[in-house]
Amino acid sequence: MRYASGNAFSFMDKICALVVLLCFLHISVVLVYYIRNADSSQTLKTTNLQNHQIHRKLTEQGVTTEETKPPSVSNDTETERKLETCPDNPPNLVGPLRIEFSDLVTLDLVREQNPALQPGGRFKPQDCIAQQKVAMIIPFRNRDEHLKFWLYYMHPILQNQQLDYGIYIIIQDGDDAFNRAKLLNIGYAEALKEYDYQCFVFSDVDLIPMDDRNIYKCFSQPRHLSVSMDKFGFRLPYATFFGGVSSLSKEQYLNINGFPNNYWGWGGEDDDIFNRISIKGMSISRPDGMIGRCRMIRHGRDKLNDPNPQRFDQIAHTRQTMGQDGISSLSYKILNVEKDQLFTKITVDVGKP
Ligand code: UDH
Ligand code: MN
Repeated sequence: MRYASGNAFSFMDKICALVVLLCFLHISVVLVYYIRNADSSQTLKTTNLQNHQIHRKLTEQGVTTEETKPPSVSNDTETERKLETCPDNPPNLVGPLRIEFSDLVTLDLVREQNPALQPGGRFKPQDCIAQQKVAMIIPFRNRDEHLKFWLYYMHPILQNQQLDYGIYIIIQDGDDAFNRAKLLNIGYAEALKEYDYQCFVFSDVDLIPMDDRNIYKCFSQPRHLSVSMDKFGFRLPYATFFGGVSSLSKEQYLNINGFPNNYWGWGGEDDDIFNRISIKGMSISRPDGMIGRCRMIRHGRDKLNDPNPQRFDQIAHTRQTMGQDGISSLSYKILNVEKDQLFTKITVDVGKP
């Protein structure tokens, strides 16, 4: 009897072991299949992504594949084809960009890489009508190394953003304290003499966006574009910060009487512009923190641009001063204009503090 039950147990043991083994086998097979599937769908995704990027490259170079060829219309030549307005989301945007300042960049290289530019750093898309005509205004003195990088990165980005744009470098002549906001006013006035711009982007020469979805155009409210700068740990340093890169439509700019002309030296002028905007009842529009990431080329403080000690007193009185001081009272002398494939450089005498 004991024997028999012992036998029965060992029989049951074997069955159990077999079942466990089968279960294990089943789980392994399922697992292997699962992993292989996940893997191949991943490969599929990457291949799609790569194809997409290559495809973008090809389209950029003017090569069209069957898939992207516009439907051919009979009796319709290339020149007769009616152009449509460019889309809200330009199709060639890449998203996050790698921005670094170690490569050697020369202006000749940038000229070579941007054959579609017209004198003055002018561009308009060929296959659609740009949504906006945008003047890019850069306040400048003695930052040639930074300007090379700015042009190197920005021209391809702005072209991918399908803007009708021109580049204006406004150079302060002489050795007086730097006056950023006045140079920006001069850029506005000079650009408008040349073309019917509706939108003005004001950019420091050392700031490059890290995502080309941060479109350098105007919005229904004045826009602050450089919202997460590496120099501030990719955060706004304070809620009302409006420095670095901003954009205002012609109407928005005129509504605030442009920018102040009497902030000499570093600081305060961006806060004054912020005050003007909020005094006029407008608000600030911003891209989201990821898309608005940007890099500033590291630099020390320039000679002749020490912090302006009067700035705190000045920004406390924007409401009283903005009516008289602005684009309505702007005066300056043009000393030189240089047209290049990559930019228009305008050297100006801005007067004295
Ligand atoms: N700018 C010039 N030349 C000058 C001064 C200013 O071109 O001599 C322009 C340029 O476009 C620059 C912008 O004005 O990007 C703003 O000036 P900035 O870059 O000096 O302003 P930022 O706030 O400077 O970056 C902070 C001082 C850095 C000190 C850091 C010490 N670690
Ligand atoms: Mn800077």
